[in-house]
Amino acid sequence: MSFDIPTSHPRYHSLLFREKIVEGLHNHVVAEAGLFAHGRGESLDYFLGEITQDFGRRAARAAAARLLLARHPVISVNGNAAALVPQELVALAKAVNAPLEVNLFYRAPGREEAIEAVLKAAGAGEVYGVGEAASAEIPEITHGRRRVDPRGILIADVVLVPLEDGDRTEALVAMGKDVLTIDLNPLSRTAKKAHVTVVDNIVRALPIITEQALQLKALPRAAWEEAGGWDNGKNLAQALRFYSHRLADLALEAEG
Ligand code: PTJ
Repeated sequence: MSFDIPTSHPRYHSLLFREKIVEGLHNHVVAEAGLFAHGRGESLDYFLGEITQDFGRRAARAAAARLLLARHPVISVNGNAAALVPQELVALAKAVNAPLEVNLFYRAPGREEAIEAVLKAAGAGEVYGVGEAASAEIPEITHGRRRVDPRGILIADVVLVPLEDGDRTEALVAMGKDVLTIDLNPLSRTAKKAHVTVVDNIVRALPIITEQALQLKALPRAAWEEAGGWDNGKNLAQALRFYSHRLADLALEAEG
């Protein structure tokens, strides 16, 4: 790490994750645009209070249930996710028995391999979507960005695509897949188009999805089906109301 962050710093965790993104940029894991995406996430997390809210926890449970119910679940991994939460991705993949597939918005030589290396160092087995393995295409999006692994996203019925671009989310939905996402922005196209949107920071959301999956696994399948039932529009509305009420409360506080 290029910058030694004192643990006593009031924004220690935020600085630590920012450093992980910067380190990921230097290691070809994170795209340059990943820095901007992270900054947007940081500001929205500030409004969220930097804690998981009820609507995020409920969505995490629904996502966990759908991953367990899937025949071919896949967890899609981009640069930011790999830089921030490699161990957590591996833990979720194991809990729900889903492969990890590298799927990039900004394809560049060496990035898929760099992400594969980070995931393997975190304990992953085979990682899909690297190099020639991404030989299939999903329709309706431009070349490069549409390449997927025929063993993974192409045949998946349920795909978790954290921090995803709107075009690709729409393409996956159009292919009939059940699309789950994690996105701090309830207004993003991905948040609105996905079937389950966990409005929370990926660093908190992934461990919660894993914890929920492990809890659900101990229950009968009927409990998974019940937990998987979901109204995404209603949940996004709750997230938006939360943001708006919190900002109104903070404005009152600022006025003293
Ligand atoms: O690694 P690549 O090439 O696949 O590129 C990855 C990025 C993230 C750069 C690319 O997919 C991109 O540009 O995504 P967007 O369209 O910026 O969407 C990312 C979404 O994730 C935005 O709505 C952000 O607010 C949100 N976001 C950013 N950081 C976090 C986050 N949501 C949850 N947790 C975060 N830590």
